[in-house]
Amino acid sequence: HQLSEALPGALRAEEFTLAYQPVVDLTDLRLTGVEALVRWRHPRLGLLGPDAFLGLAEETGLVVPLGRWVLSAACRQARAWLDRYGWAPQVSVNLAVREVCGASLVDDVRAALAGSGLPAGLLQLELTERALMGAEPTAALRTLCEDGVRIVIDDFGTGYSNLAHLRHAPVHGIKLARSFTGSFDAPAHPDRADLAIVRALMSLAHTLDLTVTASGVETRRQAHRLRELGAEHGQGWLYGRPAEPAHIEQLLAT
Ligand code: G
Ligand code: G
Ligand code: MN
Ligand code: NA
Repeated sequence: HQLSEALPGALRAEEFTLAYQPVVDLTDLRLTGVEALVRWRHPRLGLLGPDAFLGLAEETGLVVPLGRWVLSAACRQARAWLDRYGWAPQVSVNLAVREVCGASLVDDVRAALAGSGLPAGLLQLELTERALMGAEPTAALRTLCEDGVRIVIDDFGTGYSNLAHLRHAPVHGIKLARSFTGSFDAPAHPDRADLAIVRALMSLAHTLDLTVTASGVETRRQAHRLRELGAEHGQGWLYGRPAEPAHIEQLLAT
């Protein structure tokens, strides 16, 4: 596959870039975080989203060095914001299963923090339920957790949810998958099944002292209902699409 052959060169040529999507506190709409989302500035094909190349990067193993670049670029960006504005939102980085289960996770995260000078508490790692399944990732995650890094489960409820893992995993929060929150925009009431699932997940999360971020929030009706049900944070087009750092800087300056 041509794209997959071009990946290593693209990494060397620094053709990857990060977009940042705002995460807000649902009670006062304050910016509390940004999620870093990787893009590839392909010289011929233009700007490619993760769907176009992350699968290939996983298959070829390139996702590990790519992830290392994402971690360090996101930490450097957050550190630059901290220096320039006196504060910075927490920066979230998505980890592929291969990164979470790889032997270099702790070293890679520590190198990104040390290289940028970003306080560990300003970095959040997003991983999927699938990545939590093995025993070794839990040990690495525990170490990072002790370093002060925050860890959340992305797209919660859509994977092979092994709820027993939540008891022991070093996890601070969950992100509710967009697939559950879509029908929360319906004028009359949300889909009964979606509502039941979201209620159950919120109740589970809060009983275990996990914070809940609702993703895919596109309208105020959705935001209102999700906040009423107990979501602390929101992310979605209502608050901003993934955007260039300059766009986030407008929010930081105010
Ligand atoms: O917003 P966007 O279309 O870019 O994101 C699509 C998917 O790609 C999301 O599910 C997100 O978790 C994933 N993703 C985005 N950036 C990264 C990254 O740097 N590393 C990994 N592993 N996944 C990412
Ligand atoms: O799985 P993860 O949450 O990391 O995925 C991010 C993906 O969701 C990206 O493709 C991003 O562009 C998309 N996204 C972010 N906010 C919204 C939203 O409010 N609505 C929709 N439909 N997609 C969104
Ligand atoms: Mn994510
Ligand atoms: Na998201």
